[in-house]
Amino acid sequence: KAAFDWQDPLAFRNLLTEEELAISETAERYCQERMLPRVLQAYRDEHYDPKILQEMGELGLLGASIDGYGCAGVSSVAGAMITRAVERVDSGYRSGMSVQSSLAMGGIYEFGTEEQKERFLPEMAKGKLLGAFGLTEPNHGSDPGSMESVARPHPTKKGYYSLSGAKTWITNSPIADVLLVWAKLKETGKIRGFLVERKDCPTGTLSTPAIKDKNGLRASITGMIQMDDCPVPAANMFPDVEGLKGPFSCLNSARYGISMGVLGALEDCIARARTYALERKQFKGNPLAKYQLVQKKLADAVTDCAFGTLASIQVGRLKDEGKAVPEMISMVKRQNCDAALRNSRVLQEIFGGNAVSDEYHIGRHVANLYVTQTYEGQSDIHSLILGRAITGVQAFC
Ligand code: TGC
Ligand code: FAD
Repeated sequence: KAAFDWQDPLAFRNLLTEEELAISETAERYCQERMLPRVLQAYRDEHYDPKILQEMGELGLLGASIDGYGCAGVSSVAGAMITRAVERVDSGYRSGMSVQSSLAMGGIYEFGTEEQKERFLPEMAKGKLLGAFGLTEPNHGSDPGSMESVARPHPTKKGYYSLSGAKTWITNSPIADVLLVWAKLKETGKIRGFLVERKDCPTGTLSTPAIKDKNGLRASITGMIQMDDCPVPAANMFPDVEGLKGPFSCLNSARYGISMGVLGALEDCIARARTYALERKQFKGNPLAKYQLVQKKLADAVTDCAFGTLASIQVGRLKDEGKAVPEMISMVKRQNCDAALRNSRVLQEIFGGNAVSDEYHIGRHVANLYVTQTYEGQSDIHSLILGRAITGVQAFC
């Protein structure tokens, strides 16, 4: 007999294959048993342990949607279920993984030469070689097309480019071995992708200082990429892709992953708020859960989470059939990030003063979800991408 399941009210699990369910369970078990116990201290100390990526690599959870090169080759929906499980613990842990899997490995897989793929992907899949993705600059965030980073033919080293410029707010940059940097080729003015290997950069040409004292995403590591005539072999440039199509193609996968990931964070907020509302008593010994205003907060959050999940699954299926367009991804990224942030802020109220203690976890999710609404295209930017597609009129500038 069918029954209402508040944890899966529209039965999204019925839409998953056996393999997707198994991957989801493996990721869920790892995240709850190994990640959750360390997140509170990591967040307090603003510390990211790179061993997490190695542990995920051992379970085949990195670059999981990539076919070959030591990667699992699973469906987009399975990949999204991994992000959901990780983000149920913390958006920062999901960030570290998304950058490794979708942005760095995904970029190399989509645009790299065969030699680049063989050289980087297997070690990155194991989490032994760490990646970062440098698009945003201090003066150019929403508008990366105006970037100032530049690549010139190296004046003394034949077969090398010389990269100069600065990237900021770059997840994983302080710990990355290989940094996928987008810069304009001096000769053409066109944006190109370069794989900058830290070990090969002479002293003083590359630095990646951490950005400290963040208000959110404290369990991930974020930094700058500062390049001062940094020599990069021409063989480390992506050969064929030029223009914003390169970085934005990588962003399609990462934005899709976020659309499902943030619902993991929202699920955690719902479960914690429900438990708290059932246990906490106010006014004549009644649990908070008895009050209609509290029930509405839970009903809104559970509904948005269920609707968002179905929409993300549909976009994932279309993506694997080659029928997804970037606007669909903008739609689910924007909608689910906004819904997760809005609902988590409302659910936080159920905890009253206790929400201020980090041991209740909800404040950490709220702070993190602000960031997810901002990076990979702030929600208003996605509104403009959708508005352009709806009206045919561009409203960015
Ligand atoms: P626009 O004229 O729209 O496009 C320029 C060229 O790019 C192509 N393109 C895409 N290609 C593939 N996928 C997409 N999603 C694409 N979007 C655009 C487009 O077809 C065109 O190609 P071509 O061949 O005609 O030249 O460019 P615009 O300069 O007007 O762009 C405007 C806008 C606002 C859409 C864009 O700049 C934008 O999306 N801004 C947001 C910036 C952003 O998302 N940054 C993300 C940085 S990375 C990050 O945040 C990682 S956080 C990781 C973590 O920790 O999880
Ligand atoms: P701005 O572009 O200055 O925008 C500020 C506000 O103005 C936003 O609300 C925006 O929506 C609005 N706005 C801008 N233009 C318009 C317009 N035309 N019309 C209406 N409103 C507009 N980047 C990377 O490249 N790699 C990473 O790994 C990475 N990781 C990150 C990790 C963290 C923790 C954070 C906080 C950011 C990260 N980013 C990364 C950067 C992120 O992508 C940018 O912060 C984001 O794209 C917004 O750019 P901005 O911060 O410069 O804001």
